Amino acid sequence: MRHARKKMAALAGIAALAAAVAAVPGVASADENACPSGFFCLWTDADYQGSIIMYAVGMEQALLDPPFHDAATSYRNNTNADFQIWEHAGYQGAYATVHPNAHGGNLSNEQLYNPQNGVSVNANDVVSSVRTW
Ligand SMILES: [Ca+2]
Repeated sequence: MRHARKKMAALAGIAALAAAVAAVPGVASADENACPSGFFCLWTDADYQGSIIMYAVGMEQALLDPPFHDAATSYRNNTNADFQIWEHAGYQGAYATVHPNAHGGNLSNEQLYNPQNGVSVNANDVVSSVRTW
């Protein structure tokens, strides 16, 4: 366990330097506990399943890579910071702020909001960029 945690921290450090993220494509996650303390996580499927991508506080990604681009369906913020999920690349379009300790098993039940045109969009399978706020 101790070794695994060290490895995770090392991976996170490398990812932060590269302005990328720790992604584990193709690995099925059993539940929201797959998102470790200190990370904001997105899953491609409902109920914290499918592929998972993890962001440490301070990490951002202006354009999500496949299989995460336009695919996020569940999320967990296991950090003490706010994260924003955005409809378009480069933090554009509609967005939602995910507060510390918030989680949701199905983004189909949630909305992103664009304050510039007052339009809300369904949050499922549209997230294209992520940043810490
Ligand atoms: Ca999805």
